[in-house]
Amino acid sequence: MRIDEAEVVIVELPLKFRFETSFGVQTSRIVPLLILRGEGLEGYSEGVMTPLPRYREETVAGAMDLLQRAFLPLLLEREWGNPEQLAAALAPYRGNQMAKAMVEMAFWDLWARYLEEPLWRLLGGVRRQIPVGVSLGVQDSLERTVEAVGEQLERGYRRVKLKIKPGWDVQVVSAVRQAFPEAHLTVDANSAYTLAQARSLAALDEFSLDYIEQPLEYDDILDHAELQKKLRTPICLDESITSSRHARLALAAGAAGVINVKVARVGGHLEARRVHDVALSFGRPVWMGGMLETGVGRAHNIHAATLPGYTLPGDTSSASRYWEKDVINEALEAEDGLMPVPEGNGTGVSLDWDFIGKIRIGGFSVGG
Ligand code: OSB
Ligand code: MG
Repeated sequence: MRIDEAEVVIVELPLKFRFETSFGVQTSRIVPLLILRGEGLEGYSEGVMTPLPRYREETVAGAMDLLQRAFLPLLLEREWGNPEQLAAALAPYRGNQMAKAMVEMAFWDLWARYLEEPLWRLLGGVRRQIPVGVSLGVQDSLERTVEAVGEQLERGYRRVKLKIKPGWDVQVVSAVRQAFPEAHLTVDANSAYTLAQARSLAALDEFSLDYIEQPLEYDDILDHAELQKKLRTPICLDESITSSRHARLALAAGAAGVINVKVARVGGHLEARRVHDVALSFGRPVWMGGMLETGVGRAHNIHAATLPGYTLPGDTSSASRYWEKDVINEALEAEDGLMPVPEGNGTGVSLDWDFIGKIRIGGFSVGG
């Protein structure tokens, strides 16, 4: 397959809620959309990197520079026989998984449309709908948190994840657990603790959480393994896992019992599948994380989560939770805590170009 043109459109989209985590507050997203054109078809992806490096190191500006100067010219310079060939050509560039994922994921979408297959089938998926929960940002008060959890459980979401940080942990988890004794609850610290604070984290053991997500440093493995020895609750790693190699390291070291897979964080669908395979080989479950994606990235994540190891509810909740209006024409709505996989070839979604034109703040093209 030959790609004739790559277009990047950067849009800004306001979130319907204020999303507060231990690393900051988000009220909108700056989203680079990648559109690949070839063989009379289009393939789409979105970048999940942020303007400032508060989650992992990657930034929008850095990724755009790499795409424009290296990754997109490389993509246009030759024909590709499959996604593996493209991934191999990107591999010599170190790190920058989210920037690589933009290219790899859009290629997969175009490739699947070219083969007239749904993406989930090419990836080896086994499910037509995926179990989902929600990730709730830090709320203004305990009362408001309990109320918000109740609303999400009422909607049928199968698990609620609460963002925690030192000073906002035991009290909030205790209040929510008391109100919902049977609910699947988890917490996500986004690296807000150190090993020295292990006692505060061990205090969460009594609330029967499914797991504690990324309590320690964003790139750490060893301290998480030390911490896991002091906790009964399994640790789930998010930020620390940027490749299948790190997944293997973490699981072999006993640093995690569960892995949050984000396709974009690990460089794309092929590496996400390898992380999934590594976890399965250790007998560990995975679940699909999220980066507040628009319908474009959300659809990719849903397809990827059809693999057999995604047995825990993901963060891939309904697009209408996040956006008044999405950048795609299709609705991605969960019902009774199950998100249906979009129908059609590739990811099965199409862009709303009129709307994208209205929220566009920048972009560039290569080729064409
Ligand atoms: O840590 O999982 C995280 C959002 C942005 C960055 C990091 C995280 C999150 C979420 C929200 O928890 C997941 C979602 O609803 O997309
Ligand atoms: Mg997380």
